[in-house]
Amino acid sequence: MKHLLITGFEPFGGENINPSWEAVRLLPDTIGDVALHKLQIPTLFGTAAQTVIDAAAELQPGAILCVGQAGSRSAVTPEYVGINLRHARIADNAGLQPQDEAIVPGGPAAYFATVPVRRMVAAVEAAGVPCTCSYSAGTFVCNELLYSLLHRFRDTDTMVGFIHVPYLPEQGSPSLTLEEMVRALTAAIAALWEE
Ligand code: PCA
Repeated sequence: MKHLLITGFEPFGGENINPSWEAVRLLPDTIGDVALHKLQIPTLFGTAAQTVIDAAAELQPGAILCVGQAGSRSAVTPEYVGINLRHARIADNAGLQPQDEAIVPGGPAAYFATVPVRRMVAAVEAAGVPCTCSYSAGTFVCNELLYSLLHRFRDTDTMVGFIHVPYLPEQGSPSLTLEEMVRALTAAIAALWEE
């Protein structure tokens, strides 16, 4: 059995749901030979990443896949890269709004995701859900989480990845349905480890 730590975020920015957690919590407990360990995390600079790092220390997963909301997007977007920058257009859920700060002072400018992003994109498309590779996870909490995990798990066997999902229809447009998001995540997870 392979172990996957998969996370979704609490609502932020005045929304009352976050599609990332709504989709993650509906996933089955196993997909093929992958056991899923689901965790809802707060939309907070610092705390989000620390929560996942603590959970991973306990679980020792083979992969960590974090999911977040990206409101203006129309497709599921696996992220290719995390950058060493926090710059918030809106405050996080504790009112923090860092401007032009390094996440890890002196750290590399960027890390590439260590999950097989291309294979995941192909798998989601094959499952019939719009999906494109993204080359920017932004500069808010999601990018900070991705960069922090890639930094923490560099040179280890733990794969790290991030997937942004659009709004749900009730939040506005563009959107995908919850069923489409669950189908997309299921396909992406099945593609994490080569058969
Ligand atoms: N999306 C935000 C943070 C939490 C979430 O779901 C982001 O893209 O940074």
